[in-house]
Amino acid sequence: MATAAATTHPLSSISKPVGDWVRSVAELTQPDAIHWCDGSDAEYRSLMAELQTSGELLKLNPEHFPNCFLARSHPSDVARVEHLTFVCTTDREDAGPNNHWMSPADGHAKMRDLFKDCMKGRTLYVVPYCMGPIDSPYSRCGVEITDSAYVVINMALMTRMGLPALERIGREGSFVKGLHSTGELDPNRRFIMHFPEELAIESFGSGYGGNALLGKKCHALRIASFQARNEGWLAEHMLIVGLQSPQGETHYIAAAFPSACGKTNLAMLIPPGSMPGWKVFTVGDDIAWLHPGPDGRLYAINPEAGYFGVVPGTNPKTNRNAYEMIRRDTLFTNVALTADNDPWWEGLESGTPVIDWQGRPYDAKNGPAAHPNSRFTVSAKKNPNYAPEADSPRGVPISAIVFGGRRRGVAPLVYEARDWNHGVLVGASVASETTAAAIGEAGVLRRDPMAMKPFAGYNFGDYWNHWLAIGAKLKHPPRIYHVNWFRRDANNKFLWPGFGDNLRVLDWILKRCNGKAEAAETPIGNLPKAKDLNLAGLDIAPQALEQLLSVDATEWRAEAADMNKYLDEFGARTPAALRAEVQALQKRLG
Ligand code: SAT
Ligand code: MN
Repeated sequence: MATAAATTHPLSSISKPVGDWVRSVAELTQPDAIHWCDGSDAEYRSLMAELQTSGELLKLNPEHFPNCFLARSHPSDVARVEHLTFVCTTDREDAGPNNHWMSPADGHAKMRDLFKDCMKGRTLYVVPYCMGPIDSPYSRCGVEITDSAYVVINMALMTRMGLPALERIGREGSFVKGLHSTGELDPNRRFIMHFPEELAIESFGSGYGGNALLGKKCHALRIASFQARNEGWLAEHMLIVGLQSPQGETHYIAAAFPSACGKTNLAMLIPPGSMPGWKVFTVGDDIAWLHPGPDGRLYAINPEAGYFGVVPGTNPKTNRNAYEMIRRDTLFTNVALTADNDPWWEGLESGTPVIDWQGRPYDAKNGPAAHPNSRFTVSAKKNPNYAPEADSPRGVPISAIVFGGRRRGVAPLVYEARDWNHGVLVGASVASETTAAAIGEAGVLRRDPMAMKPFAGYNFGDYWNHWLAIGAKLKHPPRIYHVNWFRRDANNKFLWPGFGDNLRVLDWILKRCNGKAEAAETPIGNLPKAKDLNLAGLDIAPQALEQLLSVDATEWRAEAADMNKYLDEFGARTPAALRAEVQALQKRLG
């Protein structure tokens, strides 16, 4: 191990468990230097300068995009790799059929071989971070060790990174240990391993997104969901948004959708011009940690401090806030470039690409100019609608939980669960057409319970049980809904305009929560009639609305049967109460 270990802050805040762990990792990986991150602006600037010198970051046009940069990942390293992501629990059943499993001993042995000497010639960065407001009892800390400066700057934008986190770890003792190396970016030597019983993550061979920024999916969902079950809370793949009605009442909604289904757009929604007086505040765009509060309600914090959002499709019409937000202080990954050195992506609707995401002269024959999973990383504070409550240690009370998927048929625009337990079935039944956020074929329908399929760190059977238990504990549980913005007509055209107009659906949901809106009871749950929705100023054909709000019993009988089959996969771990909910649904469907 290198003797010249650079230290950038007083050693007194390094607790023994952190120091010991870093030393043991350095012995294994043999870095040339060790850099303890303090999270200061000076450190950020110097890392950015280093990455520009090495060519890993390109400065974008400073007049049009001040302080914005472009990173290009290896062409084989552009998304999460679910087939190489493992949950290593002592008992295989604890990981469940929803995870790839390896024994902890095998997992560690495999990773030890990969990590051995892997940081020779590189710098080992120690990245202490806090998921959630630094002074919140609901927050949890971690330390990521990485040999990628790109990962460090992403973590600086995405988490509360630096000295205050290290100090909290010193006080608390326990922290999530995340070890990451980009390795040789060889897809055959790439693994993302989770050891929930040890609160540890080991990731090798990828520098991209959820594979490498270990605070995000690895810690805040897979490890945290496991931790949350033991401690009596929920770690969920949900945005958190505050909605202020024209009457001045604010409610918070948590909503779960599979990756790349428009969560960031919903979290940053812009009310349509025909709904004056509404205000929308973003608390979080991807992950929510939900805790039963002292008043019997469910409270949410966003463990993250920044956004790692999908770029393609962002334009002033689809998401003006995001479009404005990413014009400064933003790190782009895998977008294209114009002749002016501006970033470019499909769906931008202005400018022309000349260089594609791989740095080649743009040629339509090579596919899209920007990678479909190209991303922006930006501090949440840059969002013009950033909710100050995002920094509140007690979180925000949740009035409604919304589940959704990308489905061309079956699921109506919106329906309301009859009660919490039925809502757990609604969440467990989420299915969606796959997107570019993970490697694999896009457009295939797959079950994605609570949008947690790739992210639950333990057996889904146990997870649903835990959801049922949380509901039983809540005196005032949020109501639960399912939405589908993606329903299509016979000509494959979207029936619902989506984007800002989704507020019309949320408006009905909030009115339901306040006992101010009507609904029609159907076998699958409660649906609005067209007259119950605020449609002022919306140009939509009555037949389209009718289709959007229709429930086809034949289709739903098939859906329920398929759900039963899916629950079979979890055997004895499937809660009886969930089976009972499917049976009750089948009975209502006749
Ligand atoms: O790559 S990430 O997991 O961070 C993004 C996503 O899939 O939502
Ligand atoms: Mn996500």
